[in-house]
Amino acid sequence: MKETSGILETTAILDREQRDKYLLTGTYYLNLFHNCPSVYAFDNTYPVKYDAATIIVNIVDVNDHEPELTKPVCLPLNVPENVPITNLHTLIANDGDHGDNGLVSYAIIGELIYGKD
Ligand SMILES: [Ca+2]
Ligand SMILES: [Ca+2]
Repeated sequence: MKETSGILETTAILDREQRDKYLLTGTYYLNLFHNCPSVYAFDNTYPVKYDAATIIVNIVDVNDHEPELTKPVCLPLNVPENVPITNLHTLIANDGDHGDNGLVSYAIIGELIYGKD
């Protein structure tokens, strides 16, 4: 926190996937007398006059991760012929984001290629 302007800045890039909330803690000697407040505005008088507040920083998610398919991504599926309609395989993808940014959908894009060898 800038001492003369009150501007609150980060010293590192905030990553919601690493940590989604910060509670700013105040200086030790001031918090000895006050349980919760973490930031203070005070004048330069003696005795000092001040006000205090608690700041909780919630890190809001942005869509900065893409879905990742579990390995192997491309694999042959060996399926016996004449089996009834069945589940051939289940793709699983994970997305590190939160909420709608982390929802994953699946689709076949393109066309099936029929082969005979
Ligand atoms: Ca995402
Ligand atoms: Ca994110």
